[in-house]
Amino acid sequence: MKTTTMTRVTSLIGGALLGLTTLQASAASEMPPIPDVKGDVVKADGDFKIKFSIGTTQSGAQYRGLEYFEKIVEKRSDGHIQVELFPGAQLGDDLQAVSALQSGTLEMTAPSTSPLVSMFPKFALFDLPFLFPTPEVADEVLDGEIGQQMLKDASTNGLVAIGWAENGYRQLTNSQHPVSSPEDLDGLKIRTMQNPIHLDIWRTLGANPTPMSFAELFTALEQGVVDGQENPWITIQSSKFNEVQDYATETNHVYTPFITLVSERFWNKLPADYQQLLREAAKQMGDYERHVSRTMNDQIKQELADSGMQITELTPEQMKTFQDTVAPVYDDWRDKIGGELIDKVRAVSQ
Ligand code: KDG
Repeated sequence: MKTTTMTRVTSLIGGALLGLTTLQASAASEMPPIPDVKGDVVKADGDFKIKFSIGTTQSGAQYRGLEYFEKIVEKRSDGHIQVELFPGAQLGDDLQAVSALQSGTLEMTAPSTSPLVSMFPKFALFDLPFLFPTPEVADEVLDGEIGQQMLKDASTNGLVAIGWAENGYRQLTNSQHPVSSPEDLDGLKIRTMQNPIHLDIWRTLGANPTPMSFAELFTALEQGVVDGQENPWITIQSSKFNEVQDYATETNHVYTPFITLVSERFWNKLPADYQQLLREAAKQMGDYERHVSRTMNDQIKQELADSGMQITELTPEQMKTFQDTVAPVYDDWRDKIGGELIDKVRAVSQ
């Protein structure tokens, strides 16, 4: 992660004149192009329709990944599987989409793991602060034994988990003032995901956290119900949070993955060859989406600064203060998540 010798404030008032839609349009246009479809046509019986719902918007990396998934599945099934995409929580937020899969009224979704911790406690691993120092460590965990076992463990309760993608490294934003130390968080109302560790993190840092669905977040920020929130740069831009948040701090405090889920009722209707096709497409989608997310990360951070957001980059000393301040969160959660699992991830980054 890039660090600087002293706190550096980045903002160009001129950039504020750059319309937001132009901003999103330029970002979308510079995303790595959707790759060609690899793999032969799969011949199997039946015609199927997949409604695929996500909470992030059409201009984010996640939607770009879904467009690749749609292309692969429709081409390799020779049109016998049709995919329809529903971004922006049109069909409900993460938890509503998951329960729709369980009841069989929706075929696919890809939520963040954080809102699902009450259903799958091991997912809390991803909510531990500063546990994934680099995207490479995240890949090794997601694509390795730990991540693949988690997909197997999460294939229950009416769900089939078939792959990983990336929401990304989370950054703090707020509407009140620059934040470069935990003290600056005193009294700030920060929205968190519906997740007990995130509440613990921001409470431990001295803020006043409140859990809320992603689908309600923009309005809550706009109306001042909360002062701030935290999400990856690409989600901050694709959700227009910089329209209602003047300040950001590059904290990289948590790495959040997306998990690709299929309704078990739908899955059991599919011939085995089509099940395998969806697994392969989910893998290719996840790899491409992570590539898009990482390619766009720094560029979008700069675009947000150009649009007038005041971004604070922490010095190594300031970052260490945040890390030391939240360290007690590990004591609270080590046993619940499993010390062995946490040590395994730590070993990956050694
Ligand atoms: O469906 C969108 C959510 O999965 C994702 O954006 C969650 O990061 C998230 C948040 O802040 O709720």
